[in-house]
Amino acid sequence: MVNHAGGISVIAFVVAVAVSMGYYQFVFIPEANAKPNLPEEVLNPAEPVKVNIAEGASLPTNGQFFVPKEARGTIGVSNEVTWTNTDVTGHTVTTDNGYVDKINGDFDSLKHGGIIPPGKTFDFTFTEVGEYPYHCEPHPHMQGVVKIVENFA
Ligand SMILES: [Cu+2]
Repeated sequence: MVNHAGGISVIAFVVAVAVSMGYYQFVFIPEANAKPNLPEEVLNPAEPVKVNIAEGASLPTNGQFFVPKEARGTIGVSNEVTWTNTDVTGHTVTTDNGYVDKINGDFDSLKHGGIIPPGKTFDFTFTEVGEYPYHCEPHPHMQGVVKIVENFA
């Protein structure tokens, strides 16, 4: 009588390796790289916060740059900010710390169309609670922060 135990265990081992490699490649990696599944009110909040880029903001003596300097939004309600450039020169809204939102990418107008021309707007939706300091790249004296807070409603 021939003993098949060795051959069967080799086949079982090969099958187990193939299954776990397939799981890793086709189930684990796609799930790990997937964007978070967020509620619609976080992706498209109803009441965006408005920030004006003040006239004369390119001058350090102007006193007003991003108005308000500290913009507050609530996640799921107003976690989107719209900057309107009311100045006669172009400006940027650029993260101080390289923040990248999981859905909307780099918090930097330069990565979404470039410098904001006079009269134009820039929108960014923050999909998680946090503090997001930023500045204007050509005019580093222009500084602001967005604070997105929890919704306790
Ligand atoms: Cu500027």
